[in-house]
Amino acid sequence: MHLALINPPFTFTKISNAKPSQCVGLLSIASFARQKGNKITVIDALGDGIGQTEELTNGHFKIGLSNSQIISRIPGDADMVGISVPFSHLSGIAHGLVKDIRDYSRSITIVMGGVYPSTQPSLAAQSEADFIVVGEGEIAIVSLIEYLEGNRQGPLPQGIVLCSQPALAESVKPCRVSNLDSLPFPARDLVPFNSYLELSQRSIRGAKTASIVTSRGCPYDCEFCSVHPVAGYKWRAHSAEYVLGEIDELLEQYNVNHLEIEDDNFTLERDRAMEILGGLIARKHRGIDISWSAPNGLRLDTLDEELIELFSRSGCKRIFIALESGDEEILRSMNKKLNLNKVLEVVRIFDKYPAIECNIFVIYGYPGETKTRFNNGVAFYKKLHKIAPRMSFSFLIAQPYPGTKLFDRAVREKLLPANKYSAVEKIERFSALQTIWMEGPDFDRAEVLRRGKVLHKAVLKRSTYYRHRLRELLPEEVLARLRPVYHFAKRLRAFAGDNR
Ligand code: B12
Ligand code: SF4
Repeated sequence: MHLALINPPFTFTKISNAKPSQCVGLLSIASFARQKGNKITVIDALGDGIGQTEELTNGHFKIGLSNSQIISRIPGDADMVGISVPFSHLSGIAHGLVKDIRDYSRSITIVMGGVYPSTQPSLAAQSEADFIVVGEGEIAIVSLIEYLEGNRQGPLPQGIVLCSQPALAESVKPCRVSNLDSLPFPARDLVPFNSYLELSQRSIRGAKTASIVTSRGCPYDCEFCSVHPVAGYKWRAHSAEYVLGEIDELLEQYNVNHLEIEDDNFTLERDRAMEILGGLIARKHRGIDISWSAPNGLRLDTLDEELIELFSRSGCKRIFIALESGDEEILRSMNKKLNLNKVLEVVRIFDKYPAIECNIFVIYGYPGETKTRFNNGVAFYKKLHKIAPRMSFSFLIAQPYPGTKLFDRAVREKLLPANKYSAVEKIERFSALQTIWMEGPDFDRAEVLRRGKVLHKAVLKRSTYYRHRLRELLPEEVLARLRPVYHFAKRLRAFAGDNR
């Protein structure tokens, strides 16, 4: 079959934030389906249309190719179109795209996969697609192709929802890849990958960055977490050998010098993580310039001094560690299963390794966060700040993503209406600037905003606090002019520091 895979246009709160995504999941499907003998075309509507902007009614911006441009790139001999929907808030864009492709061709098979259809399959099945894929797409789509070609008998393959039977959508068992090493490396050759390298969304300035996924899934069950509809509770990993092979490909073919590890739980299996890091150190000894970061958050209780020392030697530049709350009760209600004494221990260790920029994720505005619990948290963050003053904090307002236990709880406790995500038009974008507000007995919106200020004032360096405030207050045009001046001043300071 000829399969056209589409990375859709994305939305951004500011035009200046618009950057391509490396769509590792979509490229992994492309690679596996190609290995099985199918012809593949990837249409990266975001990457190829990065300069194309449409202001939406909510003040956000849709960035990417228009639907007619996407359709014009679907090859005439394509049998199937696969649309990736990596975030729930892109559901409206995806349903619209499916409709336009359906109007263009009644005969082409349209399949939708990704986080949104895996989390809300019955809603996704109301689109004009033919099939929805729930869970991971590699085996599911190849099995579907075989089924449609008549090479496979019996019921629909695992993970596939027939959109004409939406009632069955919620009961479909997700498809997952049990042996990750059986997958070929993502087909980065099918997109202009070189042009994405210096445009990482998490920006280590000047680095040539590639995203890699070395394991999938997580056995923990944090109440707010939304990784399970796609990747599940069973943690599966590529072997260290496979990961280092993929890294070598990135070094040799794309001159990458920075890796963003996007795993849900990279360090769950300590020995494997150490083997990967050991491989990076060996490459550094051979003179290869390589560093890495973990922007997606690491579980604190998987870390210890030996591992952190290895982080430092293997070129770790930036790490996010997932504390979530400094209050024991809130942590318990999140089902985070984290001990605060362990947190103190790990933070003390990180303070010894200044080359690693360490950030702590903290969630606030969480259901059940009484004033006392909030204040307990603040006291704990101050303590951490005292132990490790260089460490920074990312304070995030609790977000009840669709399909999470937190969402179910918010509905049960009447903090949100049950129909909050029942139609695509209702699904708003989750971001620091566009919050889904849960208001209840412990706080309303104004109180959450006040708590945010308290947190920032309590532990951020004063300069960082005022930078954040300025970013909120100044219009984008002014910020765009100030940004180069700011970075020039920063470089000048670093240069002066180097020559002191
Ligand atoms: C890397 C990443 C990003 C990257 C880009 C990811 C991308 N896909 O392009 C960046 C940094 C840009 C990003 C940004 C954001 N992200 Co993000 N991100 C991730 C992360 C950590 C890993 C994604 C990944 O590579 N997974 C590994 C691959 C193998 O899985 P996959 O991409 O899901 O693909 C598989 C399946 O989904 C399926 N599939 C995918 N496409 C298709 C297509 C077809 C046809 C088929 C059949 C199957 C299929 O098969 C694939 C292979 O198995 C996930 C966490 C997670 N575990 O998913 C969060 C996640 C997807 N992000 C999330 C969110 C909320 C955001 C932000 C809103 C964060 C913010 N506050 O700003 C922004 C939105 C950006 C925007 N402009 O709209 C949420 C989404 C929740 C939801 N229900 O919408 C997640 C789940 C994390 C979370 N917080 O829970 N993100
Ligand atoms: S938040 Fe992290 S530790 Fe918790 S379930 Fe999700 S991936 Fe696992």
